[in-house]
Amino acid sequence: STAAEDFPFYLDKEAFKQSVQRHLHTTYGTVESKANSLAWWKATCSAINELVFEGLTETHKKHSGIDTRAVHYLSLEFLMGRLTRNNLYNLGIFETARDALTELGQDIDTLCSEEPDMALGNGGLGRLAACFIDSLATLGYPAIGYGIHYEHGLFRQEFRDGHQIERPDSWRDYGNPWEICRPESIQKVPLYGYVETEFGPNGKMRKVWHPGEMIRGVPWDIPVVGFGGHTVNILRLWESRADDYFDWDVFNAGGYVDAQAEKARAEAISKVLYPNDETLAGKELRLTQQYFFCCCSLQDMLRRYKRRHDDFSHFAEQIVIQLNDTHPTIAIPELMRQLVDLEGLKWEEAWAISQQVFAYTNHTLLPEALEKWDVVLFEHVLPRHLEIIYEINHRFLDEVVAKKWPNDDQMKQRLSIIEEGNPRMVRMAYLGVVGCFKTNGVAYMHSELIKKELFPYFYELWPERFTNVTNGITPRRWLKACNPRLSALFDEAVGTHWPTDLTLLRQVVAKADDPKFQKRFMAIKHQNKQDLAKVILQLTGVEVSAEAIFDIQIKRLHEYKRQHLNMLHILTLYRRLLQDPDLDIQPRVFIFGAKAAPGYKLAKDIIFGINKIGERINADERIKGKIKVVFLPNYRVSLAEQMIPAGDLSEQISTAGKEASGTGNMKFALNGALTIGTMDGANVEIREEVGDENIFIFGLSADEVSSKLKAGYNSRDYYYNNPELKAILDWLDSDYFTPNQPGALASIKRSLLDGGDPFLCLADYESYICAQQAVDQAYRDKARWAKMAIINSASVGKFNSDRSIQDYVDTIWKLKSYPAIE
Ligand code: 26Y
Repeated sequence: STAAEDFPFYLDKEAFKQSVQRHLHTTYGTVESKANSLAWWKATCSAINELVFEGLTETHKKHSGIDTRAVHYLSLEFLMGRLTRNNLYNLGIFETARDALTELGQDIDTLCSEEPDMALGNGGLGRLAACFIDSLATLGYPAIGYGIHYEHGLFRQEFRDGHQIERPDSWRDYGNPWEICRPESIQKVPLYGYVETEFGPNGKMRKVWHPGEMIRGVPWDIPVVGFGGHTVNILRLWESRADDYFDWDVFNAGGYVDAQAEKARAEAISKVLYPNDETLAGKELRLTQQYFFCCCSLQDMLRRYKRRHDDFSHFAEQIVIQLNDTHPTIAIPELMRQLVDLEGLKWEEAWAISQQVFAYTNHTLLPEALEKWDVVLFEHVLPRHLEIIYEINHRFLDEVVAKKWPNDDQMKQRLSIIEEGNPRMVRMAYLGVVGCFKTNGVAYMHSELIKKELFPYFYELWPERFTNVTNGITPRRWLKACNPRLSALFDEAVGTHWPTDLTLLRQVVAKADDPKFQKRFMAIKHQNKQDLAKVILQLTGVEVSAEAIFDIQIKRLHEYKRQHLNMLHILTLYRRLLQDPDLDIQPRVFIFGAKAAPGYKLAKDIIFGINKIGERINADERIKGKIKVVFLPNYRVSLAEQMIPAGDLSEQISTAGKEASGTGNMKFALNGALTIGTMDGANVEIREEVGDENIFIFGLSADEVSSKLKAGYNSRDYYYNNPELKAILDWLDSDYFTPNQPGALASIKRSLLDGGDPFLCLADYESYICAQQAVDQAYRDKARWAKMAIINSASVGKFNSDRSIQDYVDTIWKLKSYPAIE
């Protein structure tokens, strides 16, 4: 581990012990003989917080003292997971704390697992935000994350007879030791109502919004401890409350009960995270959530800025705002409203500022994920913002589009922020591109597709606005903390500085052929697999062998991610084994983790299908346990931390051109799993780093996918031309996997045939099966596999999220680093 002297907060074991005991007594009012693990965990957090809060204060002093430029990361999702272990490692006191707790008769792993995951996000986009704020603090950049303090994070998933059931997630039921309420920074948020044109005393026209409702936003701060403890930034999450002013109005009118209803309506805004990813529902409450937190966050920024400045001439020097997808794009018209309507700036001045402040990250090319809002709904919730958007659009079309393409109405229609049609819609992605000085994609290939396919005309207009920042993951959580065995091996091999300079691991490539190193590396993988096998047994009752290939697909369930293609491979192997029980294949355990959006019928059917196929296969003695299939319930960050270190094979099999980047692919490679994947998203860059001979690439390229679709793809051709494929698909019509429920899996087959197979599973099937055979072959040669695994682990330093952040700083944010504590 990193040397104690590298960390500013050296704390000895005795001091930590005493601190935990003191908090157990004086903060939680209990005693050693009565305290359960939950109480011990909380007391431990309080002991940790003594250091965290000191770092927080120091960082605050430093950054406000020198009035620095800061990035404000706006995101509807921050998928933080658990913080205890992370904070201990980042402060450099993990071992100290572990030993202190041992002496107190407590096991640190048990205590850490008392912490509920902070599941305030759906998947990749939310986890990326969490990795980014870790890196920002690690690199000492002035930064703040802004989001929503959801009372309920992403639902808890249970299986009943193989079906997904959603249960509420209550992460703060018993109090959360990390959050600090800041009532001194409460903001007010207007909603609904109407806009009037008024004339001021000077005869100047101005717009006045008379809101129909006022909501309060209460900030909760979560300290974000950078690795090394030199900087502690904050994540500020807004909770909605009823405004007392309005309560009193209704109350005085005799409406005590009505006042309670108002209160419930107001509090509904931050009640629950929408569980959809990649498909928007167009719900009013979602738009309200977006506006609510953007409005609070901007007021917070303006208030802080105005403490030190009496005009807005330095605003764009001090503040840069990154929009995590289009979800917070409403911040653009909201800043215009605050500057023009409330601060009295001229439109042109305000727009010039606004254009220098915002930048937008796009995370998807899927049309169903691109946010659009019905103009009528928009006007109802945010009447003034609709006017502002019309004005932005009007000026853009007249001054920019008409200049570049004179007398071209078609071009105006194409680029308009308002989509004509019935109903008319506000295109939030267009608002993002028009209102931001940079738009970036999240992997090289994705950024190219943004320019060529998604925004070709905007690219023609403003080529300099488009850029790429390839995603990354924090090596602190995704290697050091989750895989202590491999971390220790790397400490020994390259020293202890790799958690901040992950490219140091390249030196390990030189050891990839060394049989002794291979043995140690694979022994660690084996131990991690045994650990996961225990978890699998506990969660599913299925016994699996650590000798088998651990073939893992973990990510949200979506057709484009093609969990059902993986399923077709499983069915193929199973059928071959039934035909020839002596078939020589390497034993495999297929491991899944995935949540489906509650309204996504086919995604839920695929979960059910994999569960049922697994039940049948796992119970079939004829195949002698050569393959097993397990679907771990309630996939989440803390489960990923147990699964990823144990992976042999990482399934990254999206239809080429659909996965913007992927970040699970990076986590697996870093932990020594080999990737089987398409030429999609960051897979392309992983292949570049690890070399073509150390990755299993298959399937159509993005170009081939689009030409195939244009030429008229017919999945039936593949069905009729491949008898094996036909046989396994026809299996789904029977009751073989669902006794007494014939056809219970038929919807999956239907989507691939009648449904037209929009994600080309059948077109890629043969190539996928071939690649899987190559995996099987490679695994037989232990030395070869070990070498490949080591090379993967050692070669993916590029995907450190510190590098991503440095790219953002260099190309977009232009920040200076100010570590607060030397
Ligand atoms: C509009 C709403 C329904 C919505 C909500 C969440 C739409 C999309 C999302 C989430 C998208 C998401 O997680 N995208 C993923 O972002 C990762 C980080 O950039 C990428 O690695 C991954 O490829 C992409 O699917």
